[in-house]
Amino acid sequence: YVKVTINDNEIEVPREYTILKASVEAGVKIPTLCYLDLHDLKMINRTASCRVCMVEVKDRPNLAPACSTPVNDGMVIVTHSNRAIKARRMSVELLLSNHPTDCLICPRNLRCELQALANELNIREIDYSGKMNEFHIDSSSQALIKNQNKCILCRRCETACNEIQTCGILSALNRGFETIVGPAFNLPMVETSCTYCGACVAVCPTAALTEAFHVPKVWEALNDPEKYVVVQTAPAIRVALGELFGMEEGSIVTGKMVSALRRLGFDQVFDTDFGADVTIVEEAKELLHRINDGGRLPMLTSCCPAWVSFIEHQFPDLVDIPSTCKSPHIILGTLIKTYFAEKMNIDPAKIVVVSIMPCIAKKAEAARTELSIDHHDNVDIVVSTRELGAMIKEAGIDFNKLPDEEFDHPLGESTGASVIFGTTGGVIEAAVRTLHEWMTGEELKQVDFQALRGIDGLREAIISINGKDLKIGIAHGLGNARQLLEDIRSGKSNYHAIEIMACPGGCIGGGGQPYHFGNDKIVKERQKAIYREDENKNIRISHRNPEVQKLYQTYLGEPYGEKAYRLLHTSFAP
Ligand code: HC0
Ligand code: SF4
Repeated sequence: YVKVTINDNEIEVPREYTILKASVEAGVKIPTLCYLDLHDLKMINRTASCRVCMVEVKDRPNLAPACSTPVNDGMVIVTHSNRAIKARRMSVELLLSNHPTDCLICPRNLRCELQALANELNIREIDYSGKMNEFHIDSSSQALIKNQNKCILCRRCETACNEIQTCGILSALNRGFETIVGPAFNLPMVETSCTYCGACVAVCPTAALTEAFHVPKVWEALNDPEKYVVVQTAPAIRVALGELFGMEEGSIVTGKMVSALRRLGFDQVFDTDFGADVTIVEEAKELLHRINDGGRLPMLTSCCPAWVSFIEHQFPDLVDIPSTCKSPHIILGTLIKTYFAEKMNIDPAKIVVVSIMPCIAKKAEAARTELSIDHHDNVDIVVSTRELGAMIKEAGIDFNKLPDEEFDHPLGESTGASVIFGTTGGVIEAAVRTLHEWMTGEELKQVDFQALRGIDGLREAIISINGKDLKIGIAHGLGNARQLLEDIRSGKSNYHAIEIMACPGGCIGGGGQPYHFGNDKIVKERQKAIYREDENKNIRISHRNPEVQKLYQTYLGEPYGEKAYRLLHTSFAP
């Protein structure tokens, strides 16, 4: 420990602290902009590039950036001297002098960290008249928009992409006034190996990186009398959507979400969780086949599209190891346009399937042509949790006052196993629940597999079923996934199955969720809520879902059989 004095207040803090951390302890708020502490991910963006956190340190001629300056014993710090405040304001004014002022129509209006800071510092005039950059806006991908004009060079995206996700897409290019952050040769994003994981979008403080905004397409479909519009919601939405309406983190809003969707005018409100239950039936069968028939092991889960894109780009020699199952929302989209359309006698060409996803990569996944069946896209439009929140507000719906309503039948029926898909460890736990019953032929009494739960980026567990040890690996965050893949490549891996999710925390931590990156507490509250929702379900094992059983009996035939394979499986290409 060392003693430091912050604004006349002496405190003791650990030796390795920075001035910024010490000031938090002293109850003093130093404004920051580029700084981002992702504690649980062991990542700190501390480029000290924005110069907003400048403070005075006694006996030092120059101001010091609080985020990157370590404390030492006897240090005397003044955080809000006239000189520090002036320097801080000047840094922000310089940023603003080269920043578009179209806040009113900006995607981050009222949710922009630069805007909030300008307000906090009471900036009412900009003393510097800067030249404005006019960079081309990159909307080449289905998933994200890159508007370099709004970039403040904080480099958070670079850190997230390179250090957490190890994708290496974004880095600083050019020099001086021409500096930008982008892919090598400033290629359009669609021509890069970007996985669309959205980690960069999640950490961007401004609108330099945002999701592609597809709300207008949904309104258009809803207002077209010729269209039959079906919506489905991912497991992770129900534990995060409430945050956009001022509710506490970890609030479960399943019933209100369903009400809101009905009021928005969707013809059917279905649950991606039904698709997840079907995924488990298929994936668990596939794993049993691989184990019993000497197939390729480990089997990797394949429901996370950013992860699938990562393996295709970065480990093309390993594309035969993921399960061939399509992801739950694509499976549900397929079933809506085949099984449900036939049942209801609706022309699938008239059906529009909208997926509400916590994820940006799902937008690009839905556009993959190899997933279509009989020339129909399975999913037509994907909007994020944030976009759904925007629609509810635009429609004037008072979310907090909505009654709780139930999903529609039959594709709204789901089990607790499918709810936990939304958190890291959940997909594999759901698979283990089903495998356990299949391998023992007995009812599973204890459905909670605590050994598979947690928030550490890399985990493993051995689950014994009928005397057979199943060795399971779990990774979330693509950097962690890379480690497991390198072990597989070098023959060091001895797992039977591995679950991988691209986003830290799993889908609850997705790039399309209410902004949360850098706040581990929020992801943990959402995770607790997911497990609570699972406990609240009457049926908690996927193959016990009665509507899933009916689907196989009346339509698909055998799980992992010919028809199921044709409709519900795909292949991956380098
Ligand atoms: Fe997920 Fe999914 S669980 S990827 O994390 O598998 O996005 O929530 O919808 O499809 O079910 C996301 C979340 C899903 C899918 C499901 C899977
Ligand atoms: Fe990197 Fe993911 Fe952003 Fe693509 S979406 S640039 S892979 S962080």
